[in-house]
Amino acid sequence: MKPIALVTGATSGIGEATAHELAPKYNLIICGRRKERLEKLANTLAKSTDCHLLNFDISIQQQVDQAIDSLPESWKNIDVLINNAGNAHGLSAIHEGDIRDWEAMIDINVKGLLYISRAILPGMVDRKKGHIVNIGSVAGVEAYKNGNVYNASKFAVDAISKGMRLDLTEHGIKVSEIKPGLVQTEFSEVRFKGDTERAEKVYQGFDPLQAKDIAEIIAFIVSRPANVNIADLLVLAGDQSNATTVYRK
Ligand code: 8X3
Repeated sequence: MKPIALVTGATSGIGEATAHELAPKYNLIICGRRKERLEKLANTLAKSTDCHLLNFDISIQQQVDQAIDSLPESWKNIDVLINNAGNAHGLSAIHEGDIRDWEAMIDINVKGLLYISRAILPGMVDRKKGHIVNIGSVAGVEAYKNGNVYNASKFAVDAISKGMRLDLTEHGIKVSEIKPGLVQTEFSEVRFKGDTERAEKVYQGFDPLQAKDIAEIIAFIVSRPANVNIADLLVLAGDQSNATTVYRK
């Protein structure tokens, strides 16, 4: 039997690409809020693996617990958890930020990651086996202008990853964090609330990372032998020097 991987935020971007990358070697639990997209992905994945679908909002603890509790016995022993769900909402100076945007980022990127980890980790500890891959960001390495609360949420993912590693290594569980730079996904469209023109500009004049680039690295990370843990990885676009410096032609 194949091991089981659970991917949050599987309905688009890095999460969806990761589900595709992992499908040959893992049975997949795909999670997300957008049911139609989950079903479409499950249909595609069904060609290469067994797939179980969990439709819930990761920012609501009760929904997270119910979803994990609802797993049939044969899906309960999760080997790999990909904590990918996360978004940016808005890009405003701290004195002008929309508090609802702040709450959404903290609720999804920080609290959601904690809720699902808390629900899954005791099983991994019992089985003395597991691998968690947290999707951080270059935004969790350095703050940038108007990034404030998004930066804070990704700095939190970095701190949680380091803390998880300290607490879980002795239980045979690996914790990896991957910190992507500019990846061309729906990320900027969500950040700019559907303003596609503004979103497109973010990726213009250079060759940005694609979701598949990150997904391939995640597949590599989880395929390392027991004596290797790629603990902390910053991945920038080839034309990118740091969070704010991009060489645009
Ligand atoms: C996404 C990368 O640079 O847009 O986490 O903040 S960035």
